[in-house]
Amino acid sequence: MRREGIAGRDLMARIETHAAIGAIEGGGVCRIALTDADRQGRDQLVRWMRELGLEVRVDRLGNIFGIRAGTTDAAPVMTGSHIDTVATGGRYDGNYGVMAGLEVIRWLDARQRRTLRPIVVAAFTNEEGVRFMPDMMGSLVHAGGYPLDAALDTTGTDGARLGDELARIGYAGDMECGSIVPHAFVELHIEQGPVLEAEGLAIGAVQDLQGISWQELSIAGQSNHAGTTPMRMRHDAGYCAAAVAVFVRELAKRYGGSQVATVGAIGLHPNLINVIAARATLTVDLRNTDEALLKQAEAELDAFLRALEQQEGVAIEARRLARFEPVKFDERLVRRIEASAHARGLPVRRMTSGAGHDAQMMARICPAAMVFVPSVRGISHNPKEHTAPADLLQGANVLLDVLLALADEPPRGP
Ligand code: HGY
Ligand code: MN
Ligand code: MN
Repeated sequence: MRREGIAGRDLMARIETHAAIGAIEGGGVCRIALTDADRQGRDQLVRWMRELGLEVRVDRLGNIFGIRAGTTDAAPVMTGSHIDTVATGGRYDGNYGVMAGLEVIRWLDARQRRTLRPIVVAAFTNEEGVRFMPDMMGSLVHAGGYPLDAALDTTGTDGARLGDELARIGYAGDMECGSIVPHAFVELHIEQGPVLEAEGLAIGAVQDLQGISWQELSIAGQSNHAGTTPMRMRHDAGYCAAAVAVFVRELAKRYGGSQVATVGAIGLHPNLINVIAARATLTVDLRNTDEALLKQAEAELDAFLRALEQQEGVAIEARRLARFEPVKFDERLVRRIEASAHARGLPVRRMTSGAGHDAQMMARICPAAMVFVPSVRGISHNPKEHTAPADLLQGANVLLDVLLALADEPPRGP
């Protein structure tokens, strides 16, 4: 049975309209969590939710929920993602899943179709974690994995306190975090990697998600004259930062498999051409599908840092910013995603998510899974992020099928 699907024109119009908020050169979006651009993106989302007749609830961490009543008050089926972005973000990362959720609601309303269970479209606060860490913060607190007060007291990379920013943009809601425990959570998202495109596939049925380790390293050396200081007398924080970047890159190549490593942010002080850097601050992002290997990579990095301290006469401090173990998604949901793709004649494969997502946190409290659609040349976290409208629509229709099936599942008996 191939159900008549969502209107592609409506989906694209919604995505494009929302992408204009915080638009940056090259077709991308910059809506860093709890900035004014994020507020504007939230306001637009709430307006659309209200136009669709959804009950809008905002929790104490600013997570937004649009609720469509069911014919019963059984546990709802939830979909959604995030609408905050990285500074050089694309227009689909996160936003696509939220906008597709709204189009599912529109599809139901256009047919006066009621479902047994309520359906909730969620937009979680601060999924990207680039200003306030850890990432996936809103869904992590919702799932009870991080205390609300700790989240509210988080200091951002710009020195702002998260709770103050939340109040400033008017999204410090009154609903207790975690109030909604879904029957199931399904997140639609762009793959942000090269696999689906390379294999000519339309849908990814995401069965698991790799472990994530984020840390910030502070390296204290000694500033000195770049011209007069003999190499043997240097305590060069700049060199040490570069050595760490090379080390983690080599480690990832040595490990192979799913191991990845990134030094994404580096700051030197005083950052002047003729001064040996006194201090360096850098971030290290390590990921692996295998928890034991991820732990081993962390231990190897730690040993390298200790040796660098001895060798270069510097002091290195590590601060953990985020640490999430690999997550397995719900087999039954993954099969439903595959079944919908097959029924729609869409080539599909099971896969692992390299990126972190809100679904990994929701998997702590309910059955969860993800639907991926291809990313052109696998590019993401980049204004050039792109997915063809036809692919976006196909993903939204698979989401529609899966949500409808779940929303009519009767409450399980006692
Ligand atoms: O870091 C991640 O994987 C996600 O984009 N927050
Ligand atoms: Mn995302
Ligand atoms: Mn992202």
